[in-house]
Amino acid sequence: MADPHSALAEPGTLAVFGFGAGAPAHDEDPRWLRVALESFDAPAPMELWQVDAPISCGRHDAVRWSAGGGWLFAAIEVDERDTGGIEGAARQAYASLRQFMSARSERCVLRIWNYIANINAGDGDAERYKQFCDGRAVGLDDFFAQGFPAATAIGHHGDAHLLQIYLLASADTGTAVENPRQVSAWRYPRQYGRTSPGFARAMLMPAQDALAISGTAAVVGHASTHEGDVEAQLNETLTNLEALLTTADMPAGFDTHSSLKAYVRHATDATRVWEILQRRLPGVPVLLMHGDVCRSELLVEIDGWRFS
Ligand code: 3EB
Repeated sequence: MADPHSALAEPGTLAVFGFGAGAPAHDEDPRWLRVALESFDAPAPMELWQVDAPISCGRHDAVRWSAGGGWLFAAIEVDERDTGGIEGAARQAYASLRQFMSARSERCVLRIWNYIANINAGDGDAERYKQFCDGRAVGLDDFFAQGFPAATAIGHHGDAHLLQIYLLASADTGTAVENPRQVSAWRYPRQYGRTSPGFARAMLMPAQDALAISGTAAVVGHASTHEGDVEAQLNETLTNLEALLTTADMPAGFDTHSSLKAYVRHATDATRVWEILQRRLPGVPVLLMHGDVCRSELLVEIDGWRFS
C-alpha cells in the first residue's frame, strides 16, 4: 500500500480509500477512509477519487465530507453498540447523511456503498441485512423520493460493530438505469423482507460519460439463481452487467478504464473467480474483495464503473 498522504496532497483529491486491516488507520484527514473489507490482492491498491477543481473538506457531526467542482464525497461510520444494533445504526447513519446533504448544493446522491458486519446473521425478517434495510428506510425518510441512487450493500469481516457508509453526490442529477432482466429492487416481493431495498441498478453520471454500476449478482427477475454454483452465478452476473450496459447505451463489454470490484463470499472461491474474470474480462482492472453478498445463497457480486 502506498502512502495515503501523498495521494491526499495531490490537487483535486476528493477521497482516498484503503482496504482491510493492513491499511493505515490515519484519521486526521476526512477524505481518507479505511474500508473494512479485505482484498485478495496483497497489498491492495488504494482507490483514488480526483476532480479537476479545488477541494474543501471537513466534518459535520459524524459525517466527514469533501467537495469540489460540483462533486461531493461523504462518509459515516457508526458503532452499533451506540445505537442498539444494526437497525438503529442504519437509521442514525442515514438520518445524519440526509441532514448533512440537505444543506449542501451537491444534493443529488448518485452512488452509495454500505459495508455491514455479519450481514447474513439472523433468520427471516431478523436477518441483519433486512434490519439494515428497515433502518435505512426510516433514516432516509423521503430523501430519495425523486429516485434511488445506485448502491452496494456487502458484508465485511472487520470490526463486528462497525457500519460504514460512503457516497458520491453531485450538484447535477444523474439518470437511474434499471436492468430489464431484473425486477427493480424497490419492487421486490415480501419474501425478501419487510422493507424493499432502495437502490437503482446503475446511475449514469450527469455528463453521461460514466455509468456507476450497483452491486450486481445472479438475480434474475427477483430470484437468486444457480444456488451453490459460483461459476454459474458469476456468468449470470456478467450477463446482468451486459444487459445494464446495453440499457444505459454504454459500449458493450468492459475495458482497461473500467474499474470493477468482485466481492467473493468464500475465500476458497477467490482463485476460481479470478481465473474466470481473467478469461471473460481480459485486461479489466478488477479488485477481488472478501465480502458477503446480502442474500446468503449468493456467492459473488460485482460493482464498478463503465466510462464511455
Ligand atoms: C440484489 O440484486 C443484490 O441493499 O443497497 C445489491 C446492491 C444488493 C445494493 C442494497 C443490495 C443493495 O438484490 C443485493
